Amino acid sequence: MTFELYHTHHSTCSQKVRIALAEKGLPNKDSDWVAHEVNLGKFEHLTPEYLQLNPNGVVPTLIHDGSVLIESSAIVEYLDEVLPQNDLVPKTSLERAKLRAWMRYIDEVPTVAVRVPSFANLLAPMRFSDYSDSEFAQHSARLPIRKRFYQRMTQNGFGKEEIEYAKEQINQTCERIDIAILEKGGPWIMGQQYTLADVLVTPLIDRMSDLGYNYIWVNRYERMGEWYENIRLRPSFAAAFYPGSKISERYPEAFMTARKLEAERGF
Ligand SMILES: N[C@@H](CCC(=O)N[C@@H](CS)C(=O)NCC(=O)O)C(=O)O
Repeated sequence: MTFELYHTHHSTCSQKVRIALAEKGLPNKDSDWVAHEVNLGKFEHLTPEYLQLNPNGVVPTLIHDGSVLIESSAIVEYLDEVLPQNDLVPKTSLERAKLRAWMRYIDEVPTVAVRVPSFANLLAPMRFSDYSDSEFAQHSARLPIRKRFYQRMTQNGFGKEEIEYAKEQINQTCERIDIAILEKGGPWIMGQQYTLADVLVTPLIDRMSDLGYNYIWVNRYERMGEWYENIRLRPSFAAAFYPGSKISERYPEAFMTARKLEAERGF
């Protein structure tokens, strides 16, 4: 079986798939799977060639033996089915339905929320601060599924209100993980079995931590904090988050600028 992944080192949705590949026995980029790096800063996800593969113009895209798959949640479910090692989906229908409810929630709430602080002081100023209003509007119009997201911000990112709402949503996610661990006895979201819920939410929590927002859960959601510690001990974490795959490492200058912008803007 050959797997090719079109991905971006620091993209949370790419990290979701890299974790799943590692959990399913394919940890090594370049040797276990073929890596095609898509440079989002150079808008390689919007080229006609890439849009042929992924009409949504986003990463990741997986190619398995010539078949193209998109959408990280669908991809990780597929990987779980086609690769035998380490089941990431529960055996009973009831538990599978509960897992899918987590997966929908993760797609709808924290995945969307995390984009706001990521773009607020960092990705937007890094990519667009020298764009005029009309250049920015033209860029937004090119995006197959993210026009509205870009229209909600400016070349310099989001305002305080949007950040506060995103933080509320991440807080809710952390609280729900904390409660799930209490109810199921942990150590993972669904109890004893490490599942796709853990896979899919990990990069979102890690991005928040990387951006300096871990105060949302530290000293508040202890069980969730322990869960994150345990997650980071799994070999799949080191495989998916290889050196240079976090925003702070990938773009150290933009990261420092973001800290300054935050201090000036007060968020
Ligand atoms: N629902 C999609 C979302 C993918 C997505 O939003 N990917 C981001 C990176 S995490 C992207 O490609 N963004 C394009 C951009 O930054 O313009 C999935 O889960 O695969």
